[in-house]
Parts: sequence; C-alpha cells; structure tokens
Amino acid sequence: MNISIIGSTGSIGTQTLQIVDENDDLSVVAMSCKSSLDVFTEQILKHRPALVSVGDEKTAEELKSRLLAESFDTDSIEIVYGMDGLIEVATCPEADIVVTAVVGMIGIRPTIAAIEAGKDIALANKETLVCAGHIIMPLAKKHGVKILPVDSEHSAIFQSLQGSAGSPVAKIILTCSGGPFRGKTYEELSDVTVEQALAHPNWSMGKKITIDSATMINKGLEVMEAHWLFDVPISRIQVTVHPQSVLHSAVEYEDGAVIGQMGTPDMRLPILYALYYPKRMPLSGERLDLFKIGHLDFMEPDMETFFGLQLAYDAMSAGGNMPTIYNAANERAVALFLDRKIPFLCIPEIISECMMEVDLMDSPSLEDILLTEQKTYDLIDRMEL
Ligand code: MN3
Repeated sequence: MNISIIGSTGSIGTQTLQIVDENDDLSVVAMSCKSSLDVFTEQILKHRPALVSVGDEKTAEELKSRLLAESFDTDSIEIVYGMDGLIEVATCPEADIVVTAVVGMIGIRPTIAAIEAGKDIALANKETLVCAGHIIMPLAKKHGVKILPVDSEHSAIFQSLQGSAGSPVAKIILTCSGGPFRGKTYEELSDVTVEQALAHPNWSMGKKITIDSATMINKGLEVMEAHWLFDVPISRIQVTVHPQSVLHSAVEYEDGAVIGQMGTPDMRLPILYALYYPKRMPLSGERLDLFKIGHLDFMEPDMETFFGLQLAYDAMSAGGNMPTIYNAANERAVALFLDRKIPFLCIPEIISECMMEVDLMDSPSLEDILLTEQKTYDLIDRMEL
C-alpha cells in the first residue's frame, strides 16, 4: 500500500512513519511538512518518497541543499512548496491512501483535492470536517472514497460500529480525559500557565491539541467531527469525562447494548486500523491490564467552567459557517495563549465574541469558509487584548 502523508513531522505523522517501518507492505510515496527540516530531512533519507512539499520556496531550497549535503540524489525526488505543493502531495498518482495529519484549516483544500482524485482518506485533521463536513462527506460519497477516522475517539466509535449491519445508533458516548484541569473551578483557571496547560496527563500530542484538551475545546471539535463522520445529531452525542482514558468511546444501539473500544492510550492503533481497515494487524506495545486498572470512572463534563465545550454545541446548532468561526477563533486564540499574550480563560471569551460578531452564512462554499476564517482573524486582530 502506498501512502501519502500531509504533515509528516507532527505527532500523527511521525507515528504513521513508525507503522510504515514495522510493516513491509507499506511505503511512503509523498509527504509534506511546513518547516521542521531537521526531522523532515531524516524522514526523507529513510523513507525515500518521490515527492515532498514544504511551506515555502525558501524552505524548499534549504531542503534541497540539506539533501545534497547528505549526498542524496536530488534528481530522484521532486520538491514542491506552498498550497499547490500540499495539493500535489494529496493527489500524488501513486498514493492509495492519504493521511491528513496536518493541524488546522490548512488541511481543507488538500483533503478535498485528494477525495476528488479518488484517494481514501485517513483523517487526522479534524478541522476539515468541523468547517467543511457538509462539503466533504457528500463529496466522498460521490467519489466512492472512504473517510477513515484516525482520531482515537472516532476510531473507537468506528470500530464499535463494525458488525452492526448498519443498525441505527441511539447514542454516541464520546469520552474525554478531562485534561490537566479536570475538577478545577473557573477561578482556579484564571492564572494557569502555558506549561501547566501543556502537561496532559494521558496522551502525548502536539501543542495546539494539548491546549485544546485543557480547554475541552478539542472535545467540542470532536463532537462536530463525530456528527459528520457518523451522521448522528449532536443531541445524541454525549461527552463523558473518563480520566483513565481506557474506554476510547462507545456506541449505544436501540436495544440498549453499548459497544465500546478499550485499550492503552496509543495513537498508533487508530492509525494502523485506518490504514488496514477492515483488517486488524499486529501491533507492538503495552497491553491493557484490567487488574492493574481496577476501576473506571465516568462523570458529566462541567460545561460552565469549560464553556468552550458548550460553545461547540451552540456553533453546531447554529450551523452554516458558525463552526468555522468557532474553529478559526480558537486557532488564533490558542496561538495568542501560547505566545503568552492572553490568559487561559480568554480563549473561550474570544471564541464567544467572534461567534456573536462575524456574519452568519448558510451552507458556505469553500471560498465562504476561507473568507469566514479571514474575517474571524481580522476581528481578533482588532480586539483589545
Ligand atoms: Mn481525540
């Protein structure tokens, strides 16, 4: 199987390459990164893809000279850059499946291009469905391509749907660890630092998604993602705090049966399952030891303290471009928090303000979505923070 990876140097990208290493029938034909050339150069030397893309022209030149310095035959590789480069990687003729591991709305256009080129998608870029689910899902159906979830919860739901012969779903139980600030009051969150927010108890992930876990906005994005992937109304998607991260999510059927997927927190499993679906492959690593775990806890999320999660339900109910406003505002607010320009609690405040101020549009086109993103950024730039 030939794989193309959009965003190979991030957390999902590097773990995808680990899986490629461990399975002889997988090879990488194309991959991209924005600017992490130390890691990217090593990945190229090891995996020898025929096509690679980076953020801009200058980075492309830098990459070429680095490869030459390693006596790499640069005639054997095509180096492209920018959005056009990402789209080339996404539509690479040799690729059977595209892993969309890039973070943020930058993933939308390459994902659409990949679907139009008939590629199956191993989807790790949740923003694509959040903002453009109404475009992506019908398009995938039209082109007969599979959208295979790589997000651990959505993979768990997908796994729990197997063997049910398409029986209707009564409820989706979407679990979350609660992040590093579970149980904290609103007042206690007023002065948390970037370092505290980056210390996730169970999962090791990229910075943006780790902050999103601390605000529970990640779960809000995942509610929307689940809605599009599994065609279940958000009123039937129940977020459940589960600090041990053992039950990765579950499905309740109309007969009351609840089928879930459990395991150790290891992102390689959802990646592996997406790549080989419907086959299960061997995977090295720790096994779940129920004796050691002893008991599992479940509780209701505190949507007042973590009101970014409530805003996700509001955004989804409003529909149209509102999820894009929610997502774009969050992307910018998280960047501001990581730059230490705003306090932690300001993240949902900014989202809420953008949701009130930016014009609402019904069934936005791709252009409308990108315009909404820009309008949201412009509004935040004008805010006095
Ligand atoms: Mn997740």
